[in-house]
Order: sequence, then C-alpha cells, then structure tokens
Amino acid sequence: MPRPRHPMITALAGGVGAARLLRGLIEVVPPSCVTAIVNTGDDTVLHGLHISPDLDTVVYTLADAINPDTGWGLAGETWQVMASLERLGGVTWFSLGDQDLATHCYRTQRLHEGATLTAVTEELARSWGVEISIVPVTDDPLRTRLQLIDGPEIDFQEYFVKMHHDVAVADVRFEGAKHALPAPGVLDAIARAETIVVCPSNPVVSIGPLLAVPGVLEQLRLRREQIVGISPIIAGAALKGPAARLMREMGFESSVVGVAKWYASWVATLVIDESDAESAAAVEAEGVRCVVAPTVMSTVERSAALSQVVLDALG
Ligand code: FO1
Repeated sequence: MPRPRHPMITALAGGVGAARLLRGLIEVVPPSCVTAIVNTGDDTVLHGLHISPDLDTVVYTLADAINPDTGWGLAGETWQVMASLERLGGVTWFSLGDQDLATHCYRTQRLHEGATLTAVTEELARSWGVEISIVPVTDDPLRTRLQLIDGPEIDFQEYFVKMHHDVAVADVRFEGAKHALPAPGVLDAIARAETIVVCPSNPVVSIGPLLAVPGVLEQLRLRREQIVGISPIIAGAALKGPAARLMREMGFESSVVGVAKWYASWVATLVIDESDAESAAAVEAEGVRCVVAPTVMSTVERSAALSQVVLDALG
C-alpha cells in the first residue's frame, strides 16, 4: 500500500471534545491520513435500538451536521417521535431526534443482518461524506458501568443523562472488556501512526474504555514517545461533563497534574491550556513533557490551531 503523502495520525477519541478536535485536525492534514479510534462504552440499547453516541458525535461533527448547542445529535432536528412517545408514556429521558433515530434504526438493522459495528460505522461515515477512518475500539460488547456510592451500579447513559452525572461514584468498570478484541485496524493504527493524539476526552469514562480492551494499552506503551495528549481539564475543571468530579472520585487531582499522573505510563507529551501555565513544571515532574497552548476549541479555527500545536509538539 503506498505510503500516504502525509504521515498517518491516529486519534483516541470519546465524545464532544474529541469530535471538536478532529474537526480542526482535518483542516490541517488530509482526512485520508486520520484514523479515529472511538469509545463504545457509552453505547446503549433503547427502544430496541443500538445507540453509539460517541461514534455518532464524531460522524455528525465531521459532517458539519452536529447540533452546535449540545455537541450531540443533529442540527435542525425535529422531535415528533419523542413527542408521541411522551403522550404514550414511553421512554423519553434520552432525547432522540427524528433524523437521529434513522441512524439508530439503520445501525440496528445492519447489526441484525450480521454486519460488524466497524462496517456499519464505515457505511454511516461514508453516507455523511466523512473521509477519515472512524473505528470503534472493539466490535464486541463494551459497556461502562458506574457503581454509585449511595446506590446501585448503573449504565453510563443513566449516569450521564438520566441522573445528570450529579451522583457520587465509587467505582467504574468496563463490562465486556476482558473478552473484547480490538476492532480490525485498531492495533495497526496505533503501531503505524507517526503521531497519536489523545483527544481532550474524559480520562475515566471516554479514554478508560479504550485502554481496557486487551492489547490496546500494551500497543500504546510501545509508542509512548509519539503520543501527545490534550488535557480535558482546564484550571481544575472540565469544560463540560463529569471529568473533574470522576477523577477526584477515582483518587486523582482534577488538575493538569492529575491528568499527567493518569497518562504518564503511556503518554510522553501533554498539552495544557495557557490558564494552567504555572503547572507546566509540575506536569514535567511527572515525567511528561509539557506544552502550553490555547486548548478551548470555541471555533473550528481554534481546533485547527490546537491540532497544529499537537503535530508540532513532536518536532
Ligand atoms: N446527552 C444528554 O445530556 N441528554 C440527552 O438527551 C442526550 C441524547 C443523546 C442522543 C444521541 C446521542 O448520540 C447522544 C446523546 N446525548 C445526550 C449525549 C450522550 O449522552 C453522550 O454519551 C455524551 O455526549 C458523552 O459522550
């Protein structure tokens, strides 16, 4: 296979923050050189439909079809099915727009026909004109489960959406990980990439599931010098979602130093926001090279500039 003009870039991706970075990345390198390995621990089945939020968020964002206000689902959605379900007393705590439902119907039908999640994701990406390779970390069942301190063990979407992640978590596990195989191309995308970027996703519940699939962390450790992480924590907080709280509940500081500790064994360089510049030395004390740059991706241009920082970080 001829080497691509541009060296291959592999991204480890969760949901909204990762999708925003990838949207900027394809402004600075040809999309054909990018492979995104995406979390499937958020996946859930509702109304009998297989829903893959992080895969869909990446596809919709790269297709410029994402709902810009929420960072998930489609722009310009209508909600007729949800309104009818409300009248019926059906399940409506997880909002599924009418067009978005077509994605879940298509995925469910194709999986039922025996297609793999990888194959279906490729079909959905192509239908949206998305040119990067988007691969689920595994085609096998993988579900993030959270053991509450004062309550039962619940699924990720129950935690994140139904309970607004406003509950204390004692432990997180990735059900199915032990028997899961990396999806075709995942280990190769890590082995062959010139640069591997860890997107600014939740280290516990978005990057964690990727590392839990046997073989992935081992392969990443072999490539440590080529791996550049972007801290999802800025000035002690996450821009959105429960990353800071979950890190504290898992016993880590919710700071760029905490992120450096979390990633140090397999990430050689960490990009932190300018607002954390005074922590650069403390990050480097963890054995992780530190690069300070603007990391808030409020526009595609900002995402592209951050992507360039990541590519330049390895010189
Ligand atoms: N997040 C919410 O906070 N509320 C929702 O009702 C919701 C619906 C939804 C539907 C499809 C989809 O792809 C994502 C959706 N999300 C919703 C986001 C979802 O919880 C993701 O898992 C998070 O973005 C974390 O990655």
